[in-house]
Amino acid sequence: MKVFDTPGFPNPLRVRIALAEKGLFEQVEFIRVDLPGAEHKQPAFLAINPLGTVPVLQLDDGTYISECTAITEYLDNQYGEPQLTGRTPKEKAIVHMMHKRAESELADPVGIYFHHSTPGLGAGLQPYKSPEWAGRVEWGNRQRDKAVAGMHYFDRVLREQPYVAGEQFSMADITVFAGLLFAGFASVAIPQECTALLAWQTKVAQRPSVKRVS
Ligand code: GTS
Repeated sequence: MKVFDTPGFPNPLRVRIALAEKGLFEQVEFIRVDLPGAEHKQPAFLAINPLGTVPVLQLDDGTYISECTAITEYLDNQYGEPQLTGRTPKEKAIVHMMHKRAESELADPVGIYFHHSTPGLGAGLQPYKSPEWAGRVEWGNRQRDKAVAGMHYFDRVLREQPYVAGEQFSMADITVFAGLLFAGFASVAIPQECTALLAWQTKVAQRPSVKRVS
């Protein structure tokens, strides 16, 4: 297997943690993509992922799989324990639900804020970020506020249970963790009153998988 990604970036981190959780990290060849240089927007990369995002998994038969959710589900289905996407139909549904919320209420809004309301990854990428649209900064700022509301939501969740989707660590935890990392990049602080979220972040940072890939 190969993974096209950029080390240290939030979405690549999601797949790297999943690989490490499943003991697969050492079996993967990582191909570095130059994000600030906009390599992912050039024809050669768009041929493997038309959406121009990393990470992308390439299977040994040549198949390309993008989207962290799809990649994590593939790894879970193909390689078994530990399961990151749930075991029973009910667990799978709850992990899926919470994972969707982790993306829509935290990780994605932070990404929009970072790329559209701040200099983001620099001048090389700005031509791909709707520079002609005057409203993009205000729109991005609203996404930042949405992400902070998402932090409060996950704080409430984590006051009731040890992990985002319940009793077990799952891909929903990975995505919230990566979303908070992204928030740190973008200087969006976790509110100090979100004590359960902050404690959970410290706990997840201690996992061997997270330490392995950080
Ligand atoms: N939904 C995608 C997934 O789950 O893989 C999101 C992937 C994504 O947005 N990746 C970012 C990217 O390639 C990398 S990261 O900086 O967010 O980690 N962005 C390219 C761009 O130009 O926005």
